[in-house]
Amino acid sequence: MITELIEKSEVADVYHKVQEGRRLSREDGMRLYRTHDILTLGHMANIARERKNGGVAYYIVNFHINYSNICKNKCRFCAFSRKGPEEDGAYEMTMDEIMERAKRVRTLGATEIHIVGGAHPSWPFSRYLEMIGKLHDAFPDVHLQAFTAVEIAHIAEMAGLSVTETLDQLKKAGLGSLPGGGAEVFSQRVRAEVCPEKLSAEKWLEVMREAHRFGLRSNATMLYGHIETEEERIDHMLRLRELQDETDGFMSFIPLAFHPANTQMSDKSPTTGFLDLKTLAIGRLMLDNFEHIKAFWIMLGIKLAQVSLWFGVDDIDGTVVEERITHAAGAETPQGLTVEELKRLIVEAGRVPVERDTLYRVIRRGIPRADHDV
Ligand code: V47
Ligand code: SF4
Repeated sequence: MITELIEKSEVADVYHKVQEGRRLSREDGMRLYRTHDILTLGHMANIARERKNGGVAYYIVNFHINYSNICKNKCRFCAFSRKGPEEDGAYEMTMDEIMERAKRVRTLGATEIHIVGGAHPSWPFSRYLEMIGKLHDAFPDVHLQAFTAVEIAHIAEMAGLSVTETLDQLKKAGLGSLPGGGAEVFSQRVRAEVCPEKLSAEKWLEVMREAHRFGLRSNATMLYGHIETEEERIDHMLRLRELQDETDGFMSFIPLAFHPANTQMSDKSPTTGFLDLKTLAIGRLMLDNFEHIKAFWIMLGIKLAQVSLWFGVDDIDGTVVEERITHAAGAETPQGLTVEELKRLIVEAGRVPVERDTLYRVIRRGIPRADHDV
């Protein structure tokens, strides 16, 4: 019965390609965006998802530290940033405040601290090194996923160092991996319009290439649902796929749904459930060399993140605890979820909840492992 319906679908030929494990083309991606047959699309994405990750859905016990919102860029889609310390709502955490927040490691049992801020116009390189070094010394077993490619390029520029040297020093201080932010949409047309001061697509990809070459793995994002076209979304995915063919350094792809409130683009409508599910599913299908597709529940909403577990997604991120970037732009999701809540969402969707660390190694709480107890 299902097969009959799929055979009648306008994307039946793409379905056959997916079944045969063949790589999808730009044109296939475009047709997937154009179809309204979201059930066939979801079914295809689910085939690809289960082939890679079976029935497992990953979550992580983590928390975010957004160390400062002062940023030299003024991306039109960003409600988080402030130009300077004098601007209303600007903040920058002292080292003591950062260390105080990091104590959550103990109460939560977190395995990851996710650290992101703006491109701060005056912080010296030593401040970032100190931040990573102190956190690593205090919590040596906790993975520090810190600084988007935008921050890395900016820190390098401030330090007068190459990206390679900057990454080298940060890695030696304890940096574990890079988050996937700052990619936005690679199209030059879109960047000129929404984030003209931000580093170019080429530079973002170059920082990631260097990080991967250096043994630092990373994620990759795409900010969608603003002024970009379907073609520009597919092009973004293809450029990520191309770099991944070269480095194999990306762990997950995370489509980020644009939140317009309090931004310079507040005239735009928030994304729809249809676009969100399509983008996750198409991401799963186009990025055949990415192991994981992540639904960041903070941006997607809890309910849709749960449903997305049947639309290509195998990871719903983590406990998070406190998030400022999306909440500044009107996100209505809570600041954090408990492990029990995350597990319930996954189990109710018929998936098997598995706690992972940042590098997707399985965490078994309370069960001694050969190397160490978690
Ligand atoms: O780079 C900014 C985006 C990113 C808005 O790697 C917005 O695991 C929506 O990258 N609406 C930062 N998005 C967050 C990020 C991230 C989040 C969770 C997990 C990971 C990971 C990475 O947030 C920015 C930008 O692309 N952003 N403003 C907004 N109004
Ligand atoms: Fe700055 Fe990042 Fe906001 Fe752009 S998205 S203004 S780089 S904090």
